[in-house]
Formats: sequence, C-alpha cells, structure tokens
Amino acid sequence: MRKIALFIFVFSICNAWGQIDYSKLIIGRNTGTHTFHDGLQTRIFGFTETLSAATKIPGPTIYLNSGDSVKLDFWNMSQGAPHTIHLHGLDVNQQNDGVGMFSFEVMHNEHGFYYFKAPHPGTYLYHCHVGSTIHLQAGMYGLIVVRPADGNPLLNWENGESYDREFPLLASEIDTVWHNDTILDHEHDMTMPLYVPATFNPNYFLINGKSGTQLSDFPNHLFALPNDKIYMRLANIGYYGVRFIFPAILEARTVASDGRPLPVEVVNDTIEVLPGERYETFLQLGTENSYPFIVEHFNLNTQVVSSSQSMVIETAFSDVEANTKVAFEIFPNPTNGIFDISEMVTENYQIYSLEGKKLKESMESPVSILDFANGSYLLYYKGNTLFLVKD
Ligand SMILES: [Cu+2]
Repeated sequence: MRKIALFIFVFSICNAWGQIDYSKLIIGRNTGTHTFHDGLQTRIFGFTETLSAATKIPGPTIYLNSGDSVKLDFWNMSQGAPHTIHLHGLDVNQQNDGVGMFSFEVMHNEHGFYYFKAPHPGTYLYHCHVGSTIHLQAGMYGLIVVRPADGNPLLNWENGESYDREFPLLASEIDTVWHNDTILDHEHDMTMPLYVPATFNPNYFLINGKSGTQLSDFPNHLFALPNDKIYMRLANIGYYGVRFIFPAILEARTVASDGRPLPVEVVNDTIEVLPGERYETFLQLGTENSYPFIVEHFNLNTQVVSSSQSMVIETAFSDVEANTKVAFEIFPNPTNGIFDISEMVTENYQIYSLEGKKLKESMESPVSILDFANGSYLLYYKGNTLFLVKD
C-alpha cells in the first residue's frame, strides 16, 4: 500500500513539472519576401515552422488545448538581430514572457525554450519583442488559438457554444518604407539605438497577410456551407484600428474578447478591433451564395479610414457543378486520389481546402491527391471552381 502511495506521489510530481503536452519548433528569420496583390514585393521578417519553409506573414497559427503544458523551442536563424516570442495575452510568467529585458533574447544560431500553460480557450497573439516597433511591423507575428481541454475544434470553450466552421482573421498593415534594408539590417547589438522612421504611413492593409484582390477574388474567399454557423476570430496586430463590418443578415454576435467570455454578448454588425485586441463573433449563414463583408483600417490619431477592402464568405461552390460557365469536368468524382481533367491542362490549377487554404498548385495530369485526407476540396482552373470529393 505504501509503495503504491509513493508511486502515485512520484508520478504526480513528474506530471506537475515534467510532462509537456505540446511542443513546437518555431524559427525566427529576417529574410523573406512578401508579394502584394499588385505584384509589388517587399522584404519581411517572420516566423516559420521548418527550416525550409518560406517566411510568410503572418507566422504559423499555433493551436493549443486549454490546460496543456506547452514548450516552444524557438530558434533564431535570422543572420541578424536577436529575437524573442512574446505571448500576448497569455499571462505567462516573466521568464517566459519574451520581453527581452526581463527574460532572455535569442541570438542568431541559438535557441531558447518558452514554457507556459495554455490559458482559457480563446484567441491570442504572439510576436517578437526585440526592437518591437520594427520587428513586429516587419512581420514577426502570428495567432494562437486555444481550444477547450479536450481539443474540440468546433466548440468555443467548455460548456460554450458550438459552430460548424471557424475563420481566424488577423489584421495588420505594412508601410513599405519601413521595409528597406537600411532599417531592417540594424545592429546585432540591441543596446544601440534602433532607427525608427518618424512617420508610419502604411500603403498595404492586410488580413491574414493578404490585401486587395488577394482578399476579394474567388479562390481567396472563405468557403463554408449553406446555413453554417461561423465563428470569426478577429484579431489586430497592426498599429491601425480595424473595423469588420458584416451585413445585418449574418446576425453578428460577439461573445468573447481577449480570451475571456463577455458577461453579455454584444449584438452589433460592426466589430472594432484595436491593436492587440481579439474578439470572437458568431455569424449565421443562410442560403445565399455569398456573403460579402467589409474590413476597414483606420488611423488611430485622426480616425480617418485609410483602407476599405471587401472579403466574401462563399457557399456557392456546393452547386458549382451545375454552373454552365464551367467548360471542363473532372473524373472520376468522387475520386480515390487520382483523377483527370477533361481537357488538356495548359496552365496551373490549384486545389484548396474548404477553408480556402491552397494545398496544391500544378499542371500535373492526371491529378494526384493520394496524400490528401478523405474529404471535400475545391479545384480552381481557368477561372472556374469545381467541387471535388475524395473518399
Ligand atoms: Cu525580432
């Protein structure tokens, strides 16, 4: 009996201090290229999950389960200044907070661990906190989504409200003047004063790193099914204010802010998200083919709206095969993983998840999706989209 008690005691100690439920590699880089909707390219900083991955804005979304003991293994492979990971809104201890002065900075070719417990389910942010004004604007940021303890991806928190689909939208902006090499290639020694331009005049306004037609064109719509209940995770890591303006028909209800349920839900079609804030908002789709909405970025000092862009939640693809515009077919459909397109493939096609994530781009024919999970996908080719099922 005593042996069992001792075993349980030792086991629970190990469990409390030793067990890591989730660990993830994050790499910080200061060489990357971002292409805007108009074709302009600019240099960026950013976070990636692998050494070979291209640096993108935003960094990878980190999905955690509430209560998990988390370890982030952060490598700085940036050939430049030190970096950190600041966990915005997660209430971690000072050592793991990623504010360089009070914890640690990770130098080039070195790494460090961040340990913390995943907090209440909700939407959070991470970003570099070294020379933050520059490094953050340069692209070192991403979202953290904390799910309920059991990891349910369709429930906002324990005993909360379920949904059919979620769309995390992270707003930011870029002033390309801030992205020239003179500003980005600053001294490794962070005791040197950092040059920060006197004015910030963003010329690109981003949602999930996309702008303009990258948001409004069909392949980049947010794909859902008719009558879906949608959970929007609206976050802002920029220096401007952002307004998401949904049509009244979607009955927007905001139920949480900054990782906490609101005492009373707010029924309002416009959700204003200030820098660093996050809101979680339900939308109820009906049977319309598409639900356009507006995203505004506004200057916090002047309140002037600098950008108004449109995005679309799309449900039309489910009957897209009946669309007479479509000049080709795919067969067999459903497919077991190899299928043909009914005409000679002369330009790239793209295959998207229903969430709008591009999974494949190729001219290969016949098409192979043997490595895809069973489920539904969209094939976009020559301006047309076909609904594709793998089973
Ligand atoms: Cu940094």
